Amino acid sequence: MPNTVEETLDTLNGVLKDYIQATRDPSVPLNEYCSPQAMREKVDLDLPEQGMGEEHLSALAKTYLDQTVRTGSWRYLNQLWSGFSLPGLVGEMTAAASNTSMFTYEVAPLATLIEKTLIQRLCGLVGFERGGGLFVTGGSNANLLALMAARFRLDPMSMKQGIDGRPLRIFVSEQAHYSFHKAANLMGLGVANVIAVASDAAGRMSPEALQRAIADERAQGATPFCVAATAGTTVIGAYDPIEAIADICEAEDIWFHIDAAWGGSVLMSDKLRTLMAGCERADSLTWDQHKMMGLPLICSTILMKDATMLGRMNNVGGEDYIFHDGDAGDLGPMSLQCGRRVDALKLWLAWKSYGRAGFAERIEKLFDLSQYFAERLKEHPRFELAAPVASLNLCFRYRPDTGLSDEEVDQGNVVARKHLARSGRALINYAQVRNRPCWRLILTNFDLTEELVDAIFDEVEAACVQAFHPTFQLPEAEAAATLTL
Ligand code: ABU
Repeated sequence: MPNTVEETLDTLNGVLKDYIQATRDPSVPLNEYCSPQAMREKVDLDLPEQGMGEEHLSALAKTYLDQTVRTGSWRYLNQLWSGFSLPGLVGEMTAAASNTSMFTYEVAPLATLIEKTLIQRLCGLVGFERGGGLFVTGGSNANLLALMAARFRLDPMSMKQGIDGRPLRIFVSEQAHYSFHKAANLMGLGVANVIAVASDAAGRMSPEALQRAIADERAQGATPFCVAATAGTTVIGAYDPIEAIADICEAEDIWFHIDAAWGGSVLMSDKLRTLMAGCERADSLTWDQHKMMGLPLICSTILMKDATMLGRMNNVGGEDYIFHDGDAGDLGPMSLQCGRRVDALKLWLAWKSYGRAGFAERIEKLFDLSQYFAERLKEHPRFELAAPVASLNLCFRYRPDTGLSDEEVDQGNVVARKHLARSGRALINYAQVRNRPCWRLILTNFDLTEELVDAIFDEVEAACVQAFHPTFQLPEAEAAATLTL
């Protein structure tokens, strides 16, 4: 059967349309869970010696979509990202159709200017008036670049000569994301040199504990070179006290980074940006737009107060074959990557569509809904909050009125969470708060309404009531994997 690009696009259009419609239909479940073994039986994963031709592309795409978790659905509450974005889809498709790389202006002319425009605007919102930055592969990569910048500031020769054996220390909250450990490993610093600073009951880094930790490390002959605060911790959603940490970094002459991968988007809202008061005092800041701004993965940025820093610390050559145009404004020399996707396009399209005000309105609505959900939990006699609600993270437990021990309560909640997950009715993560598991529910889908939030509450409650019933049992295969707390 003859096949053309046009025919494939026409068929694919129908496949995608059906998928997106179903994903946004409130009554459609997330997915039907399928074990890896069952999936291998269901889908032909073999890589053939002779290809089958391009006629099957739309059918194969449908096979793939049929087995996805519908992360665009209101039922997907598992991660710090959720939802369907039309500008995001258009941006992704257009970027793939044009297939360029962000390394030179010559091959990515408008894309380079779009990226620079967005970076300047994001820097402006942070308060980095002469700042610069880059779209990166995610928050982990952004945090790595921040640590590299901090080390470069301490010792610019480290870029050419490597590290000189001095024990360098990074200070993060005990609630910080593990990407700092990954970065320390990758940079040859060692994960043991990431110092976890105590946090308060609300999950915020304690400035007093930070001050003490820095003094202790200096007393032992180590060199503190970076403090990373978190704006929106991964589990609880807490915002570290930025002004107090900035004071310490200034007094101690230490690079100040803010990991705002999750919480940075509050800078779009005049009402919510106070959560990050003082962020302009940082040297660098990570901000993922694929989280609270609803763009598809990956849309992530590293922003630096000194616009020249990324170029200086990453520029290792390449003029011999690719960066021919000197100061033409190529972004490649600033990046850890050579080939780099045009992730800026989808954010540009979304910003054109909604404006800053439209983003602010959406994000503010999510904060209101989170407070609404928290109130429902507080009013309910069987639910308890495991942490205060500072942003869109809701950490809580169900405690039945039957005199169960803490361990039994913990186990019951993890079982209830899996029971709900396997039903396809809602996917909600669980996490450890102060060494005890709890539900970690994230309300970051722009389609959410009070009615849907009520429906989520009802789903969670029903799953808990069922799972705590004395006769309830998960299927055997699931139970074995569930009960590791
Ligand atoms: N990059 C952190 C993502 C974690 C989460 O979505 O839960």
